[in-house]
Amino acid sequence: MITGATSGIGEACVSCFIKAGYRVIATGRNAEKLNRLKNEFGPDLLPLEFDVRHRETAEACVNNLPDDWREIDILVNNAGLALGLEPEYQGDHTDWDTMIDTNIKGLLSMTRIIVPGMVERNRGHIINIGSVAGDAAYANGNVYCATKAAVKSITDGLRIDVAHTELRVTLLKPGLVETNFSNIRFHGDCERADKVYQGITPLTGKDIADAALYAAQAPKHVQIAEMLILATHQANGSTIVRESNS
Ligand code: NDP
Ligand code: 8X3
Repeated sequence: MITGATSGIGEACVSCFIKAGYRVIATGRNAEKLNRLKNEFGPDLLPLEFDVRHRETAEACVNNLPDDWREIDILVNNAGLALGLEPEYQGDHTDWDTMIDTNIKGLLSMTRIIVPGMVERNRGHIINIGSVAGDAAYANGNVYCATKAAVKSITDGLRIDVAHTELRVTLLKPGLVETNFSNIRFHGDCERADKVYQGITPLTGKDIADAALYAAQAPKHVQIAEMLILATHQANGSTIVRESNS
């Protein structure tokens, strides 16, 4: 099951895992995009439409899965977003609520819904998408960085709590990945979004999907606990060396 499967890293994970022979439950809230994925991938893909912030709807969707899709082996907790890039003292309350509700509470809801079945079967893998932003705050990143630091703690906590089982828990921490992320962050200001990726070759969604697949396909006794994946000219959340145009 991949959340936020309708764009970017999530969509790349869908393609990568299906090509590797998995059947994928693609979840998202964009029905049209989910239908397109269904048309592209056919019987190997089951679309499931819900917003990760709506816990009861998510639970009802999972409870109504067809019998042959009920045993989820891998949960990729990917749905998430950044909204805004401004000083904390000027931040927008609604943006903050949306990031916290999606990146932290949505991820927790999905974990709470899916992981008990994995524990019962003593089989499963949870792959959470954190970020380099969770390692340390960067200028104006404040609340987004905090949500990804929370994802790190929540992931570490889960790994401890299932250490007595065969379950594996992985945190992927990407740096700059060129997706729809910055368009969303800047509320549709494409020009500002494009600047984020100027002068550097950013990562692609596929780069992160490949890392997720690597973790999933590691031998059963190998738990890839954490991976920080950066573009070659990015050193951390604040240090990016760009080629100048002149
Ligand atoms: P995209 O904007 O391309 O994709 C985000 C996906 O999450 C979309 O499918 C979006 O659906 C979905 N989503 C957002 N909110 C919700 C919600 N409430 N319920 C269900 N689905 C939701 O960005 P990315 O692919 O880059 O982002 C994926 C993850 O990767 C996020 O958690 C992000 O924080 C993380 N990340 C991204 C990095 C980057 O540089 N791009 C780097 C590090 C981490 P919809 O289209 O309906 O909004
Ligand atoms: C997304 C990467 O550096 O824009 O998490 O925060 S960054």
